[in-house]
Amino acid sequence: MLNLVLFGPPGAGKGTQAEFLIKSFGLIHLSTGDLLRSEIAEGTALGKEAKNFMDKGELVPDEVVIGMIKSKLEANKDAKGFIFDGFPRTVDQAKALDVLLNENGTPISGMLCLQVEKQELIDRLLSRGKVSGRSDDQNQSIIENRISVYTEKTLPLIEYYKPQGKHFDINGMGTIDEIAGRLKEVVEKL
Ligand code: B4P
Repeated sequence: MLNLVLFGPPGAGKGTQAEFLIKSFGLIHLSTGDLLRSEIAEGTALGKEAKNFMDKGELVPDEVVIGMIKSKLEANKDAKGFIFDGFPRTVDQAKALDVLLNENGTPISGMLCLQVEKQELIDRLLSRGKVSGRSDDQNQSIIENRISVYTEKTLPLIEYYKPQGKHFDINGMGTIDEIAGRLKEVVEKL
């Protein structure tokens, strides 16, 4: 079983590259951002709670996202593997994911860390904001807050996966195809 964590700051191309990895390796895509946005679109209580955090560029509480991932893992017991996109985002989320995966004896295979310069992240998200309608992509100060939250709460996860030999840096600058090629090279060796 191949379980990949697709990691990187907001705008690094996680969602974009996940599409390519699903096709190449037959994995199930679990994006906590997409799951939360569909809860918001359906107007659920969970969605209403999450929207307050997402609109400000803050993280949604750990127990909310961990609960969503747990139910998706239970619903896909026959999967060949998963791509976790935008999850885990805190060390507590990573520990909870390990507990859930170890119940099935299928640990994380690798954490793929996309590296992109800050100005490029801001440019990508502002340009998506013009067409997507995503409230968290509309305004530079919210985008900068998301990048700060990433640096403070999410970046330390590298030190969680590194001692396990599971952390791989990938240059996330360049064309989508170039980056996909770099990812494929790393994943084929896992
Ligand atoms: P996410 O949906 O995960 O959004 P994101 O980190 O901003 O990045 P995303 O994956 O969408 O963008 P991508 O890099 O693919 O999270 C949104 C919010 O949900 C969070 O702020 C948080 O509030 C909440 N949340 C989600 N997960 C959570 C968790 N685990 N815990 C707590 N809260 C959580 O791409 C960005 C743009 O760049 C795209 O428009 C794409 O077309 C473009 N792009 C990609 N690659 C490119 C390239 N090579 N060149 C040019 N443009 C490129």
